[in-house]
Amino acid sequence: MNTTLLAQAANEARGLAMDAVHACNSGHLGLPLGCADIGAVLFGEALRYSPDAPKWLNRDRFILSAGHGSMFLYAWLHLSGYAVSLEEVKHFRQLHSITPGHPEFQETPGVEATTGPLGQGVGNAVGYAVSGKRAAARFNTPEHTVFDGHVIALLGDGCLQEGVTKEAIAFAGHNGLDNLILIYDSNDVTLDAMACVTQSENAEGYFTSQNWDAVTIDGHDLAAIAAALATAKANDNGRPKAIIAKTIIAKGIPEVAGTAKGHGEGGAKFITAARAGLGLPADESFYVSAETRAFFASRKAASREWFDAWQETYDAWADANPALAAELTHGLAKAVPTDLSGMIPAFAADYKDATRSAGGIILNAVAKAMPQVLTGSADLFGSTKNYLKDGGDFSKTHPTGRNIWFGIREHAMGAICNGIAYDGLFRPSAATFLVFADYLRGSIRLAALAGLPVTYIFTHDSVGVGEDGPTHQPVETVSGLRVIPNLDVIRPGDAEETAGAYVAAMNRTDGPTALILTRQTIPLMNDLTVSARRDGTRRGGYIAKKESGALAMILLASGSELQHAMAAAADLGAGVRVVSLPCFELFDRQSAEYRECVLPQVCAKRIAIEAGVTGLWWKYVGTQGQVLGIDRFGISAPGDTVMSELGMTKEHVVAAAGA
Ligand SMILES: Cc1ncc(C[n+]2csc(CCOP(=O)(O)OP(=O)(O)O)c2C)c(N)n1
Repeated sequence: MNTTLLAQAANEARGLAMDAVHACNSGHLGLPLGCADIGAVLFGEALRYSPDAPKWLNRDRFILSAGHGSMFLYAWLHLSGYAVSLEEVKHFRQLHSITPGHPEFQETPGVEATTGPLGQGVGNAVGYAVSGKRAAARFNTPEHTVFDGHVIALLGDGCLQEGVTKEAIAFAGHNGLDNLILIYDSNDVTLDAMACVTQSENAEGYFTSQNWDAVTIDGHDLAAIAAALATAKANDNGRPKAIIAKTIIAKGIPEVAGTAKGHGEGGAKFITAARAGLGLPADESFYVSAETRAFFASRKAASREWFDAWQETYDAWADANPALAAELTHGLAKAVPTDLSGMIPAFAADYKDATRSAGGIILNAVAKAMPQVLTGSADLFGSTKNYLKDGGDFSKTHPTGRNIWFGIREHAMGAICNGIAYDGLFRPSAATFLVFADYLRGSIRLAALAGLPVTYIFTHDSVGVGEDGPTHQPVETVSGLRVIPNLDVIRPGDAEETAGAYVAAMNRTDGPTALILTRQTIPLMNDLTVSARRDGTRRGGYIAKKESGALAMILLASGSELQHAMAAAADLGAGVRVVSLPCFELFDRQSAEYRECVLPQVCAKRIAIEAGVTGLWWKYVGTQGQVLGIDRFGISAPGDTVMSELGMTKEHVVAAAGA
């Protein structure tokens, strides 16, 4: 390793960060400067990557969990020869640049995850490591190694303080993810203050207690960084690795280095002297020396050779193992069988159970048709019913397992599923009670923002939960999810609608889907054909009961309240239509003609019923309509009693129709 050159490259990366932050007068200098030496060793020596093939399957994945230090990543991606030009670096944080304020997946080649909300990136890295372990176990053969990359994340005190990180670290240690390396930028500074104001953790002791290997090094000593990374990579001992790197935040700007003032853009006003101190020319901003350019050009040429050698292995493997290769290719393409619905058997007419139970039967059928489907639960498989009977359990000794036991770690479950989805080989799904969806909301929001096809299986969807009482009875949660852009929220009204909901979720490749399922038994809507219910659900809304006379009134419902709308319509007579509206987002994406056909403008008399807060329904019922919902917390009592006490009955609909 050429330490002289890498030290120079580190200072030039510091210069790029200083100039970029100075140019836009915003952003964070502390991490890009404090971790420049770590960056030099990672991108100049330790990481296996190929800038020409940023999605190379066997690359090491690098995740900047401390996303506020985004200029760290952009500087090193630029220097390494990714398609991140110096112009883009100069346009840091500007409109339409590929160098946004925080790293965004799909915006910038080499950015593996959207990070910024502290801690999420650690969970994503754990998800990548799960994916890597499973891929190696599933696809490698004694003759060919297609997958043996590492996942390396850089985090700060902020990430480490977050609960999601602690959950993810516990999961990784328990599951023996020895392909995972965390580099902890331990600079004793957070945003407001010195870190000692808010933390007194013994980091090495903490990691060790979680079944990790941990080592503390000087984060400015290039040889020590390289040695720690090499040891971590070489040691397949069933324990993830933590490298605690002691660094000086904002190193290079003496006025703020080592202090909380170094965290943000505060040091930018001192950069003229700082650039001189780092040996950067006074008359050229965004300076990169010819030596640094030449070094990374030769590394890029070498990376092409690594890639080509791997491609040969891959081709030989694919020739020898066509079935495995097809499975991998389908997974990567997010392929879905064209007739997935046909692969889910219809429910018998007398099937009577909760949609969570129907969902379990459906998911098992989907998983048979789609080997890339994985599922997991936050210690509630028994209740969420999403266990794959033939799937096996993912574990240290059985990484091909398709059921992931997340433990009671909902937030990490969300972040880990995002990591699996970022990697793109498998289709993750995650289950818990709906009322706990808020525990993973930060990760759901990022899945929606990053366009990740994660499926959430949220059961126990209303006050129908019953005896567990208001702590366990969601009322605002479905609407709370519906307001997240790019998240489809589907609340099916019977077992066949649930099948349609799963088919819709699997066919969605550019964003997440939340399936909202009942704890309690609800009837099948047998008056409708199986395909009417499944296809109607895939369109988000459809006519569940057509009026037999002139249209006089429309009843709208989702989920367990569909039965009440149907029963009320039977009582109310010929002019009443029932519209099942399991998914607002899917329905809103239908053509104007289809929506008008289902909900004709001409009929203003409309009543919606749903066991939750009413606010979002008004756009469908209009100002002359009514919404029967629950704008309060629930009650501790048997589910049927609570439902009827809070007006979720046919009688209430009939009475409202007469009003
Ligand atoms: C969940 C979340 N909370 C708060 C913030 C705002 N924030 C950004 S950086 C930061 C301090 C992070 O400290 P540290 O990780 O030590 O970063 P360093 O000061 O070393 O750059 C905070 C509070 C955030 N991005 N995400």
